[in-house]
Amino acid sequence: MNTADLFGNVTSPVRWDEPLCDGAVVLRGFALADETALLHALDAVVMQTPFRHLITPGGFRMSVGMTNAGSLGWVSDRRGYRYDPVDPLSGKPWPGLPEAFLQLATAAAAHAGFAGFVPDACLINRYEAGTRLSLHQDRDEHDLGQPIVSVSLGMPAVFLFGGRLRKDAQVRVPLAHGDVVVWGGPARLRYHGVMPLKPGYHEALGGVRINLTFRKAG
Ligand code: MD3
Ligand code: FE
Repeated sequence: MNTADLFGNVTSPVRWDEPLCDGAVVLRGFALADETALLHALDAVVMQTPFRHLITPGGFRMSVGMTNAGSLGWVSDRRGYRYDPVDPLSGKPWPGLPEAFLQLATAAAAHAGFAGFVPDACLINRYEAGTRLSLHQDRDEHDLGQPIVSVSLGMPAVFLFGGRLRKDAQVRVPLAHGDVVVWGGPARLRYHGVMPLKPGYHEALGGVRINLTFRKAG
């Protein structure tokens, strides 16, 4: 969405690119132009498939609330982690990928050099004060040549970006409302996580951070 400045000039939100490493780039503010459409689409998805706390195969309740849109969704239970076409809460397919989600993910991937990215899964993570995501790799997608696009909305968070091995040192990357990150190529299998969310308030979503991760899972 465009805004008018003090003098009535119409301006676009500020955007810039911040390369993180080979294969990963932070597109600062890339989602701000579509903020309203994204938040409405998010509401529509969550009405059909509410956030829930997955139980890890080890029996622990995750502090992140999760749901999905697209033809495949990320689920976990005592049987393990997997992509599944059916929402276990409703017994029905996940809601389709909203047009605004799809357009943003495709545009961000193309901007980062991954033309033709067509995600079939959008994992939606919800963080509240104290919520964290421990260090992990994303390696359950069929074609690891496809990137992952992540969109941060609401409260800022500190993202931990490690290396190919769990023991490798991590860099801290602050991610704010409207930032989009594209992770592909040599960055695709790097360990990563999210530090516990600090309490606070953001005008878009209150005390909550939402992260959308777009994947070609199948
Ligand atoms: C780096 N989500 O859902 S997005 C996840 O903020 C996940 O909710 C975090 O990690 C979040 O799996 C981080 C950034 C992200 C996603 C996938 C990656 C970074 C990645 C895959 C490879 C390397
Ligand atoms: Fe991840």
